[in-house]
Amino acid sequence: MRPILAALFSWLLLIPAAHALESPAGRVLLTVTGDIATTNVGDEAHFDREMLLAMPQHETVTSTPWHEGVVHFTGPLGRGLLAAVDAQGNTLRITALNDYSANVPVADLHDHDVILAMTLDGEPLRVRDHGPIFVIYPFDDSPQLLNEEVLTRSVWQVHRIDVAAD
Ligand SMILES: Nc1nc2c(c(=O)[nH]1)N[C@H]1C(S)=C(S)[C@@H](COP(=O)(O)O)O[C@H]1N2
Ligand SMILES: [Mo]
Repeated sequence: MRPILAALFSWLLLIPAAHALESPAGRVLLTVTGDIATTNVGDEAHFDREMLLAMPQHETVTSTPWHEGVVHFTGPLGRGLLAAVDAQGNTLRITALNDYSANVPVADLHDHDVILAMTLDGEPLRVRDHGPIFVIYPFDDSPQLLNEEVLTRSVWQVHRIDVAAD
């Protein structure tokens, strides 16, 4: 095939893949709503543990106000999750199991490697250790993040993210 045709053909193949989101087989840990173009249940995107672990995992090694010493987290990057659902908005309203919620600017996820942490020191985060999902900023890489505003955005026991225009 001529290179231009080959390029066009692979581009056509990639389009549906970029918009596909499988259905969760296990318990839904995270529901993403709002301004998203990729969904799997009505106008929402539901994720079970396996789906979140199938996304590229990022490792964050840092101290935090909630742990002793330096700890090791893994989970998908926040901006990776937004790409997976084709999010368009500028603000995330992140809600926890206890109904705590915080607004997180999407810009934070582009400016910093913020992760949806699912493991702590190699073990799955349990609800009693702030799991199943904990928004973790890289505090040690960027010590200026250790301020009250960013701490309020460090939502633990996350179960819902609503993407809004602002
Ligand atoms: N799920 C959940 N996440 C939360 C909170 C909460 O109450 N529930 N409190 C927030 C606030 S206001 C701050 S300052 C930080 C630190 O809370 P702490 O001082 O109670 O540990 O966690 C944030 N994340
Ligand atoms: Mo706070």
